[in-house]
Amino acid sequence: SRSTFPISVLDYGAGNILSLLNALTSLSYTNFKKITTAAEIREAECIIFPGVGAYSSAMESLESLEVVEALKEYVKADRPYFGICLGMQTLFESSEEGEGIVQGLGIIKGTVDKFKTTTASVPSIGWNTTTDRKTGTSPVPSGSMKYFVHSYRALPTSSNLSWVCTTTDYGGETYISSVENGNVFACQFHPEKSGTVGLSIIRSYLDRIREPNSTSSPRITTIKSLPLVPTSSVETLCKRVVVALDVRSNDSGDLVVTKGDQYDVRETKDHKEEGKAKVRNLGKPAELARKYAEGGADEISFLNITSFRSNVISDLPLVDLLKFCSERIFVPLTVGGGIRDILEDGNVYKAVEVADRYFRAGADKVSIGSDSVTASLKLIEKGYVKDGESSIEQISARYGVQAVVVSIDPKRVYVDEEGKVEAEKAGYTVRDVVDVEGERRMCWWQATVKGGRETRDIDAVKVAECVEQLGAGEIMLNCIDMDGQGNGYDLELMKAVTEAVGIPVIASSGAGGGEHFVEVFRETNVSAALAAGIFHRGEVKIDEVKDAMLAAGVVTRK
Ligand code: 1PR
Repeated sequence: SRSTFPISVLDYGAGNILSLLNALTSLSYTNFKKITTAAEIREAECIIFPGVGAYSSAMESLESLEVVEALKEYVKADRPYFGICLGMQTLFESSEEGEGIVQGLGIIKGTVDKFKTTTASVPSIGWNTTTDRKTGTSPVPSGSMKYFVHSYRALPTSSNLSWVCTTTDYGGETYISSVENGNVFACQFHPEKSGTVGLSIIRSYLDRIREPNSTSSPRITTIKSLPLVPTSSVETLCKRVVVALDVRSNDSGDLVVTKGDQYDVRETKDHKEEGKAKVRNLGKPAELARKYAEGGADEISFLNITSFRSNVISDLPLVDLLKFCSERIFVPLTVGGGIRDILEDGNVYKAVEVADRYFRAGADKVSIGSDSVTASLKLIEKGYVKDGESSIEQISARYGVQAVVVSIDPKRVYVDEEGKVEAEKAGYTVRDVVDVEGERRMCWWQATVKGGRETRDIDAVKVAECVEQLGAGEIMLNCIDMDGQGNGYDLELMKAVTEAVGIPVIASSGAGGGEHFVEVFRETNVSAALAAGIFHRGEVKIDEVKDAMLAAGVVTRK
């Protein structure tokens, strides 16, 4: 039965394997154990290798565990192997990810190199489709959307075509998104994060291995002769719809989802007196998160919005919340708030240690707000020389750039002609915008820290450029003026930042309905758009947003 079938999960220490274990549990494959030694590989009946992070550090870890040869022999002997992301990439001969060329296991011909695109964001993050390269039964359902996050890819060539199960198009390239040969299957996408489709891929592979004779359909036989270049110039990577849950304790100490107007989360309408207003309570975080995942959210972000306070370590309310959610929700989860070096009760905690706690609880990415502004100012002060100390550098070095999101919380600063000259002299990007009264004016976007409580002498565009250099993989771009207003995103801000960086940008703040998602995707190059208030108040459903996007020809997952 499923519950007794033994599964060995190769755990080389870096990646977040919790999501995979949660996925296996939800499929009733509960007889799994983590393995790390060559002896355990030789004895295994079925290995899953869920690699996350950098190729070079993964190979280094495999080498230091002295498992490289055992793993090669295991795969070459056609024993059951299911690789995910790096678990697929390491099957190839080498990668350019790292210093120089890093040798892989060399089972499949080809190298794993960085996307060559100049038009699309790298890393490629989000839901994309796959094209079948073989006929017969494959664990990968045709045409379905799966979740990808990677900067490196292997290309199909005549020498590896016998392995290629599916390909995917991105940035003008067609790359290998899954490989298959006998009992060996591996994929670039993350089935453990691809919702019900992803779970069905894991289940169908394991079911076949467990009961090889139970499927009546023939195994993959023929290789389709399809072109090895994109069949159309239209990108198939979906524009993501992200839901943010701003989480904090309310006045009675319960963890609630709240939502601000321009970051003010208290009900000032009812309680004018400062200090007496109640925190708005829009529901229980775990219930809402589940509802959104089932309702089609492509990603969910939890933000601890009171993290500027002390006691970050002794009071990590989101750790338990994440554990609970990651056992039940199989889409990417981001967590933010309080990720920085912390001095508490006489102990120093590095930002990466704080992040560790979240990754161990099931987070896929962490989001860094205030500390990324501080890090940007420091980078500029040091003449753009990195010292490896910032939270962004610490965390991306261990978990990879794709695991580090930077949340920018800027405020508009309106200027006249004279002010514009001053602002540009200071290096700020000034654009024409429409203000809340509908007047055309000029402004720049000043970075803030502590949830907008303090400003800093740097603008959002510069922060974006600096954090990209420091190793952020994605930017969540808020705008305090727009937050909670329902008037649409700050399009000029989105344009200014997407023009300045090559990493994906998530538009945030101001969505009032599906039309605003359509607008921001049509008029700017953002990769995702996030909303909070409209979903929490039940005004708009995720489905409705996606219908509006589809009707407007924006690629989305439905
Ligand atoms: O600075 O690293 O400790 O992180 C703190 C995090 O908490 C930052 O990501 C910051 O954006 C967030 N935060 C802090 N205070 C608030 C607040 O609202 N008082 N929330 C806050 C920011 C922004 C979005 C919001 C969108 C969409 N939330 O998550 O959900 O603006 O809202 P809308 O669709 O309703 O317009 P650190």
